[in-house]
Amino acid sequence: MPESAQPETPILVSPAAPESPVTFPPAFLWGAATSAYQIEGAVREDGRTPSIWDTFSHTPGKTAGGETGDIAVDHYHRYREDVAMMADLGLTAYRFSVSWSRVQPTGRGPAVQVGLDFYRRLVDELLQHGITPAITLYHWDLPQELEDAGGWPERDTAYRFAEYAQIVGEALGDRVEHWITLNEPWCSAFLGYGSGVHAPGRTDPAASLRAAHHLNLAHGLGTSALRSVMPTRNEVAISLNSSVVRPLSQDPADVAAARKIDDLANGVFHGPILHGAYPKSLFEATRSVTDWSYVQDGDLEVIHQPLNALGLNYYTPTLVSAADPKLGGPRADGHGASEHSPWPASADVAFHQTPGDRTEMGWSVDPSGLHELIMRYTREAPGLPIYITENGAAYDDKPAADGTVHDPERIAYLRGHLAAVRRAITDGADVRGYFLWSLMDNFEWAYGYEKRFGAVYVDYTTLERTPKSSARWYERAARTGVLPEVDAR
Ligand code: IFM
Repeated sequence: MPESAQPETPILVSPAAPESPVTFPPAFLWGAATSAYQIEGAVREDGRTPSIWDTFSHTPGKTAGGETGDIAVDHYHRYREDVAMMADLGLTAYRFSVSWSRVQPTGRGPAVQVGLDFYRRLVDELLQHGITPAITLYHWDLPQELEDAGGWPERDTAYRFAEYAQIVGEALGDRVEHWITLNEPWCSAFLGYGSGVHAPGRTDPAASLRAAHHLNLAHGLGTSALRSVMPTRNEVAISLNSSVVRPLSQDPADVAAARKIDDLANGVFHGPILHGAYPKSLFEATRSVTDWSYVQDGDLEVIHQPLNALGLNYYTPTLVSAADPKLGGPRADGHGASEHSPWPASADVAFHQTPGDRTEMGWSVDPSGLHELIMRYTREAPGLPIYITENGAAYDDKPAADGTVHDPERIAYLRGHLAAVRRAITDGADVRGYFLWSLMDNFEWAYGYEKRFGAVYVDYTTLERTPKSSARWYERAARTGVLPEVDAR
């Protein structure tokens, strides 16, 4: 059993209102984010093989309306027009993910050059438009062959990831400076192997914790692999959907429930990655599920690599109490009020709807959580630059008769959260950029196409793209470095 430690979990108060005007530093990156399976389509082209999301989405009953990423928004064929659109919207950065099974179809062995060429062309197109690329290596789409060999609960998958990271690093490290190993490993481990609402759809609590450790190991091995082939100026980071976990009351039982969920949501990743140890309390909370014997000597040193930056993905806070069956059971949808419940270790915790306006996902709008999260990690990992690698909202956007799409709720959401980022910078946080989720409407995993997160509207019949008013609002922010008022279009 490895040495263990308990990362600090400070309780923060909500910050005061921002000063007006809200101005950002000149070098701040104004980005948007996407991921391969959610936008690319072309799933059978140029040697790509199925990932776990192809298999899962083609399994009846797994996604809303049986929808799949087969076509998605056809970015694979329309990337040039999409990059031109990003430039028109004034974006200075773009975060996208590489499809592992497009580059290394069996998840092992030599790369498929035509797959790598797609990403080379995309990167070159971005650079020609003055847009800084940021690559995520793994955004949930494990090659199916690796899942058939055991998936993330198997240790070997971490070594396969390192090999893949080296291939992509070698191919693109000369032109891409910003690298992210994994996106939201919490979702890969606990939604994929615990609750089963994400691919590969397994419901095995012990496997989800094994998967979490092997994702951590993959991050460490992948970081070393990238550094072995890339120029030293390049930055390596990880994007975590760290949770702001709040107790329903100051009752000690509720506070204990919040600390437990904090371990299961945050400590399981931040412990080894930032502090070199899993929290002791996490071992205690999961004792009935696993003995963690798969954590081998030396793993924590591999995982605890010095990072160049930390990516935070934030949508909404989480509110918990000690379980009270009368208050209803937990759900598990990946973010927010109900996400942390896919295994028995949290059966004694109840999840509650957080107050405030809600998005189409049912997630409450609470920018104070983003400020709280940034300040927590500023304290927990001093000196580590932070990027907000995802933040955004789904709304029921509909084109007006003249074809325009007006989305004032999203503008308010973005303004509130960007103002929270600015407050954190004022309070001493080193936040270097913000990536809105998402550039355009896309395949929202188990929800299919029914939730629209895009700043750009996509007509799923014609695949025509139409910037929503939020995209134009964001453009003004990006071009001036100052947040426009909510009613400015
Ligand atoms: O669409 C997802 C994304 O793939 C990962 N983070 C959350 C987003 C909204 O659910």
